[in-house]
Amino acid sequence: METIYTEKHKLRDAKTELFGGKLVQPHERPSRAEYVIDRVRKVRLGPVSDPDDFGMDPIHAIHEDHFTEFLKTAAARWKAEGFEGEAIPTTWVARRMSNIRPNFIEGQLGYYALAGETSLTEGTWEAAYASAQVALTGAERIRDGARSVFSLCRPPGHHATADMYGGYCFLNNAAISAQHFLDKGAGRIAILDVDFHHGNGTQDIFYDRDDVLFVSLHGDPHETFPYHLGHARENGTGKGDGFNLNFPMPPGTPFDVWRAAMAKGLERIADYKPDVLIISLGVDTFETDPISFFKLKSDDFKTMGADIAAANLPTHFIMEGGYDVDEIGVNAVNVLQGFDAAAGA
Ligand code: SP5
Ligand code: ZN
Repeated sequence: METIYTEKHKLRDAKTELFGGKLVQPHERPSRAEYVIDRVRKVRLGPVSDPDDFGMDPIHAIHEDHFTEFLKTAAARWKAEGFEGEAIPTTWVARRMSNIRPNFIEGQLGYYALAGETSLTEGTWEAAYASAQVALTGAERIRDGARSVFSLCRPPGHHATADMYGGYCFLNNAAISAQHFLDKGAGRIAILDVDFHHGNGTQDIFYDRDDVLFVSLHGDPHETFPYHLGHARENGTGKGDGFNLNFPMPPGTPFDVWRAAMAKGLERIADYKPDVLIISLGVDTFETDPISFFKLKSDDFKTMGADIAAANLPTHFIMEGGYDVDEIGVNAVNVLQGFDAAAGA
């Protein structure tokens, strides 16, 4: 399987994450992608290619102009005000408050952030832009006929909505890829999100649409991030009714339970008959992940890949989360090797 990768991800290098009431070293850090690309090379998964540049149009097919403008300029604007730490919100558009966008940078952070852990820094925009271009390049490989491709995106994307960032995400790479396929003539796209966290951004973007089926397996939002979306009853709205499927699972969930949920999700995907299957590939389901509570073991990721291959669809893997940095390379690449072995590649 080919991997799309660029070192530009290193430009996203925040020094702080708000975690447990303290500013700590971010869990989402450059070494994550290094572990993955090192493993890709070590096992000779396949060629590693640089992304092409598709410009802003496919990004704006998903994200609001005023939002991308904010992401581009927020860190510099924050610094210009003389604030010494990294840019994080202190207020939100909470229940019954006004949705009018404030002018001052501090207020705008609260307007555009969906969570407070993720700081905005110089370099974040450039890295997020490059990450989206990695996903678009992967999409083009599938359009050119590849059975599968791995877009080693960093920063991740699945928490980002059309106009909100957070959960370590700025641009929704999976959504941008899905829309790109549709805009180039595909009729239906399925997104299977196996990251430990609910893909609230992807769900929100496609919630009222029937041309993208979204299926997510994740920690029950009663117990974990993103807390305020991802419940089983969220099935889509309007034309999108029936095209959103959530499988929230409790703390301690082992692979056999998780795998049975994925089988149900894959059944729905098979009924849908998509042109392409996008996998939001987070490996923070791993048993020792520092911020998660599922119990998957390294070998389980191979089985996961084989099960995904059995769907027999053109498959675009897009990297999302996974924070046990020593193991993230092995686990992510196990999914891809499991896929390749089962697909006969
Ligand atoms: C892409 C992705 O995986 N984003 C995850 C964002 C999670 N951010 C909030 C982390 C809060 C962790 N609380 C951990 C409690 C650990 N026992
Ligand atoms: Zn995650």
